[in-house]
This record gives sequence, C-alpha cells and structure tokens, in this order.
Amino acid sequence: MDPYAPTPADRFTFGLWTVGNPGRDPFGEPTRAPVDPTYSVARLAELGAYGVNFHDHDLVPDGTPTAERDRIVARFKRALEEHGLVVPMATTNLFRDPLFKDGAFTSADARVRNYALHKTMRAIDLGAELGARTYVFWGGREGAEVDAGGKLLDALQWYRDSLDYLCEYVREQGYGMRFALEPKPNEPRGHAFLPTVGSALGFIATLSYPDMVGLNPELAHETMAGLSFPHALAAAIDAGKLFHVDLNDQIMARFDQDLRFGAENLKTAFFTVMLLEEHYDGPRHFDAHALRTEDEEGVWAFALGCMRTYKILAEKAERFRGDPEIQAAIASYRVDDPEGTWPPRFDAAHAASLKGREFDLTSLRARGPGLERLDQLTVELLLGVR
Ligand code: DIG
Ligand code: MN
Ligand code: MN
Repeated sequence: MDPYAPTPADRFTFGLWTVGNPGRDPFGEPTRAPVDPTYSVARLAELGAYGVNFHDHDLVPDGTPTAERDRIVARFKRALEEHGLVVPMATTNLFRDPLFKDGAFTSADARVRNYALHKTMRAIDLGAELGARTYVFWGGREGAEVDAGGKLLDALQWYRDSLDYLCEYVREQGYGMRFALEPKPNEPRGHAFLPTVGSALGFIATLSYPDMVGLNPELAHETMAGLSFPHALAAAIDAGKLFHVDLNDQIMARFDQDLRFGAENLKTAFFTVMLLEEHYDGPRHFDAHALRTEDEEGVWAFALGCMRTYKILAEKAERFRGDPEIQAAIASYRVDDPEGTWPPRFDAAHAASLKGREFDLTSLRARGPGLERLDQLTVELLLGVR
C-alpha cells in the first residue's frame, strides 16, 4: 500500500480551472486542449481527490441560457455523484470579461459595480446548489495603475458595501455560507486593493458581518509580495480567519506562477503543512496548474505531485514532532523566567517590582539560541537522513 497515495480522507481539492488550464500565457496560445469539467471530475476521483471547486464561468459559461445552464449543472451533478466528489468552495469570475477591466466591486462605473453584484449573486446560487459552504472572493481586477481617479478610499468603501450586501443576500437566502477573501499584491492590475493577508484582516474588521468573512490565503500571492507564507498563514489562524487555503508554489518577486505544491520552496511547504495539520480541518485546495510545456498526462502528474508532496510533508511533520533531538533543541531555545511569571491580569504591584528588577544583561546578550543547529536538523529531516 503506497502511504503517499491520496485518498478522499485527505480532503484534497482542485479548481476546475487548475487541471483545466490550457497553457495559455500572455505571450502564447494554449498548448493543451480544453478539458470537460466532468472529465476532470473522473480523473481527479481516480487520483484520490476529495472535491472540485469552480468559478461560475468554469462550469456555466457567461451568457448561457437558463435551460442550457440547468442541463450543464444536472450533468455535472451526475458526474460528482458517480465519482463521489464534493464541491466545498465556489467563486465568481469577475476578472475575465472586459467590462471588469477597471474593477468589478471597485469599478468607478456604478453600473459595473451593480453588474458585479448581479453576477455574484447568481454565482452564489450556483455554488449553493452544488453544496459549497465557502465562497471565495479574489479581486483579480480590483486595483489600479492610475491613482488620479481619486478612488483610493472610495474603492475600499465600494468593496465593503458589496461584501456587506452579499453577506445580507446569503443570510436572507439561508445558504449558511462563509466568505473567504483572497489577497494578492498585483497581477493582473498594477496594484491590487487588499494586497496581503495583513491588509485583508484589517479590512474584515470594518465589515458589517465580520464573523461571516475570513481568508483564503494563497502561497504564491504572499510570496509574490516578498512575504513568508507560513507567517501569513499563522496570522490568519491566530485571528480565527483561516476559512480556506490555496496551495501552490512560487519563486519570489515573479508573476503568479501557480507552480505545483512543493516545486520550489520545500521549507515553506513544510511549515505550511505543519500549520495546516495542526490548526485547520478544511479542504487542502491546490490553486495551481501544470507547466505550459506539459501535455495532458503532465497535467495529471502535476495533480498527483501536489497531493503526494503534501502527504510526504505531513509525514515529515509527524517525524519532526517526534524527533527527540529536534524537540530538545526547541525546548532549550525557549527559556522560561522563573522570576518573571506574569499575573493573570495587570497589577500595579507587579509592574512596580518588574520596573525595580535587576537583569543580568551581559549573560542575556551572550546567550546563543541554537537556531543554526535546529535549522540544520530540520533540513536533514527534510533531506531524509533523520
Ligand atoms: C487565483 O489565485 C484565484 C482565482 O483562481 C480564484 O478566484 C481563487 C480561488 O482559489 N484563486
Ligand atoms: Mn495564484
Ligand atoms: Mn488562488
């Protein structure tokens, strides 16, 4: 039995747009044929995936008449049923149609903002019909190249109004959905609004229904911003806002590569898996795609690779937690202060004694934390020699 063979119990999911990515890029035409969503369902089920996600347009192309829409959805439901996959998350394509060229919820044209609400409510209905409990908002076109239009503050207010409106809609419909904002620093817009996990966390606090809104952090997006994804993930977990996650890989300060999970930064992937395994029980979603060079078999090798690498790193995380030398190195790294235990709440007597306390600053300065050795032990564990 292959211990790294994915199973539905691992809760791995893929967007239809990921394994269906045709290999188009800004400088070249597709290198792969389009993929029927029901075929992706069948192949992902074969590989051991748990579910699929979609943008409205991935499943029901924009402008599809209602009767055809219903036929497509019924056929997709049959495929999900036949292959035992679920749909944990759905989202809206508010970035493909040229009318969103200067934003959707943050467009300076109120008619476009209203159309974005129209399209999103219908897409939420579709997601609810297929059982999605998380609804993702990636503001692909919510940004700017020119700030002279004076909407730096208005854009945030329009974004807030739209999310509040859609929270009201979901409550009124009784869908029981939660929203997950997906930050990205740039691309396709020059500067994106809500560029990082940190900025999105602050923004959520200003919404009318903050409890309904969390985050869908993406590894590639925080990395593009020059930030640590494990640190961003920890901030989302700390705030109780990790509602979903987009896993992939990325070389820092490059365009959004959406590489196979673990393809570039194994330590980043390792600490990401460690955090998810300990603090998150939702789908492990791969928002990634095969290299443009690949044929169809390369696509499925890519998908299997994402899942296998996650499982291998989850086993490494177990070994890390059970490794006596590593755990001893962590224990000696973290020093208690027998004299400095804080009272359960602030009190003036404690503050006075702390202010009057003598510290042996020379020895505090001299102490070595042992991080080089701890990191080497971690690297050796990842290299398979521990
Ligand atoms: C890109 O990183 C975005 C879109 O693919 C989608 O809206 C979201 C869902 O994972 N990720
Ligand atoms: Mn991405
Ligand atoms: Mn994503």
